[in-house]
Amino acid sequence: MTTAFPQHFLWGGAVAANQVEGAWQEDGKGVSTSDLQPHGIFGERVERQAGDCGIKDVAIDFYHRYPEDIKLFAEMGFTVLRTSIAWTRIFPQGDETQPNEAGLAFYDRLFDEMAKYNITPLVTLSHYEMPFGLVKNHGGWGNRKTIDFFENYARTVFTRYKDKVKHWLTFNEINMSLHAPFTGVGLPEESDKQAIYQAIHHQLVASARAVKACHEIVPDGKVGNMLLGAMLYPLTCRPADVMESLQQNHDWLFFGDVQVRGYYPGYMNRFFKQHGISITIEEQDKRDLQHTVDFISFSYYMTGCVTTDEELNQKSRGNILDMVPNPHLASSEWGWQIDPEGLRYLLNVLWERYQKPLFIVENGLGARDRVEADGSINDDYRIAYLNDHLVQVREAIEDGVDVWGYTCWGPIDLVSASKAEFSKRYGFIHVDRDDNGNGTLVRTRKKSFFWYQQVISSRGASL
Ligand code: BGP
Repeated sequence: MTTAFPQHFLWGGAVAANQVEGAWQEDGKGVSTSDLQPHGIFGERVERQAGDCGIKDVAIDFYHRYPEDIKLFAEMGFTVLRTSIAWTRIFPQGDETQPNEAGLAFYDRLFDEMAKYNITPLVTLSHYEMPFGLVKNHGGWGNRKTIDFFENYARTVFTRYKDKVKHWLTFNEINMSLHAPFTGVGLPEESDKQAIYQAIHHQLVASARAVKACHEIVPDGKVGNMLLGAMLYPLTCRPADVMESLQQNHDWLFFGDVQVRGYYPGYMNRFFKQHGISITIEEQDKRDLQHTVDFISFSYYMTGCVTTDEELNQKSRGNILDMVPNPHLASSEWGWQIDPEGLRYLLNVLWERYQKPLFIVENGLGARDRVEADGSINDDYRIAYLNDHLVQVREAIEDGVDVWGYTCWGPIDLVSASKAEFSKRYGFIHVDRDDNGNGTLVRTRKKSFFWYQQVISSRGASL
């Protein structure tokens, strides 16, 4: 099939503040939870001292080099760039009443730079980080007061950037709060389900309050949620496995159900009862939750399987979830199973479930790249992965699914979230930096750079 993507389809890439910016203590920035996890979102938490050299302290130095990087994105033809605001640049401790002007000014410069090239910003309010001050002094999302602090932050940035940013996301991969509690909700990793679901409830209310604030402050703005979209297939066609996959998919669809429909789905009552969980939901919370998102965004890297058969139930750690490997799929070097058709399937499932526009805001292949003697990087494996996935996006559009756009993950090499290393690369643009923090930080175009440039200029006809 050679049909092009729709004219209005947005093409680009996605990064996150803590994985690219560096400058972790510059211009008044406070310490974020991410700064305390130099070994990634599953890694141990450490106390940081000024002058420590964790890999994210400099990252790819986007804080200072963003003009060069945005120019390269523009050269590829990006019409959208997803990034996040580091909450700690705006409210260093999280509970201040007045924002940090130097932090606000940085994102003004960044959005102005994008505007020069007509690149639409898609901005995440919280991408795997929150001010550590809120954790230390208030108990993170375990405390309902954090909802107010977050709302104040959201209102501050909506007001400041309302003429520059029209597309917003609340929490990155909000369903990750279940699997990495410190990263997601600022709770100790060993917290029990009761504490985690109460904190998640606060986060869901905060997300809804941000939606309400965005609609008030940016009347022509759109605000979406962001899910880690990893479908779980039944490993066998035994009815028990089919039912198991329905129930385990509820673990993550629950977040979307609340954010899109505005209330807790019935299956959660049963789940809470079964696990002895009783969460406090105030009457005002129920009203707040009714402020539902305008669109749904998600990341897509893999699918997995589930089964109730104990012998077959040999799980291995995927992106974040423990999944039974699918015998019909190959895996990346990090064990993430590659399933382009699964993306078409997921797009159809979400469209049928919600009937709201969808935005694929992360997708990509983490791989080790080899720099040839002449400096070139021939990343045909990355091209193949992205090509196969985009073909399936086009299929889904043909199926009638409303897809707004596609921002592949890490268009420029960046620090991995799960491993906090550099050798797992996603970029079209290579950055000279290694796992020990050595390297010139010089940017180089990979083979995939020119491939993506052609995909965008042909609106997908070259796939
Ligand atoms: C998603 C996160 C991103 C990103 C990506 C790739 O879960 O939202 O922040 O890092 O996964 O993961 P990794 O960096 O671990 O390869």
